[in-house]
Amino acid sequence: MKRTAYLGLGSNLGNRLEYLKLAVSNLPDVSKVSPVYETAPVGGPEQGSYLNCVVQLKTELTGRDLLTECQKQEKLADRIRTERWGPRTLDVDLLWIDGEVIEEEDLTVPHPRMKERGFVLIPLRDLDPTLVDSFSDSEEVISGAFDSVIKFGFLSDETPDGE
Ligand code: GSY
Repeated sequence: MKRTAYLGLGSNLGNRLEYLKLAVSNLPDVSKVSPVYETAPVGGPEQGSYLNCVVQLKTELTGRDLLTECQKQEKLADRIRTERWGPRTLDVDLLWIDGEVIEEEDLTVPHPRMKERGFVLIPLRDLDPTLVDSFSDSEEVISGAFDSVIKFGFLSDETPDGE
């Protein structure tokens, strides 16, 4: 059975928009893509701003399969793991799978920090406002996050209805 899953994508090195575009075009079962936001870096050393977006998948893949897909896209973007929280060509995080909780050493779903991050919540809310509204503490984060999360544009030339 197909379930809805959300992935968060971020890039702050090299041609950031191209890295996001490449990943979205290579990911399986993509059903919707949020607008792209330019966001201030959260955590880590001093580094450049990120471009972030969220994609929705309608998929039969398991959480483990999805983690493998995320890591595959990071490798394709020549990501080299240097310092933790440091700048990167591409980060792809598995955020959410409808009805699923996973707590394993290398995989936690829902993503443990997604509800605190404006750069996740704001694009996720574009795709699924009901989901974000269900996170009880998200409103405070969202209202404080707009300063550092600015709409940048869209990955494709087509814009969603009403934009
Ligand atoms: O966790 C994703 C990588 N990352 C980001 C990011 O994607 N966007 C922003 N704004 N800050 C971040 N810090 C880290 S680590």
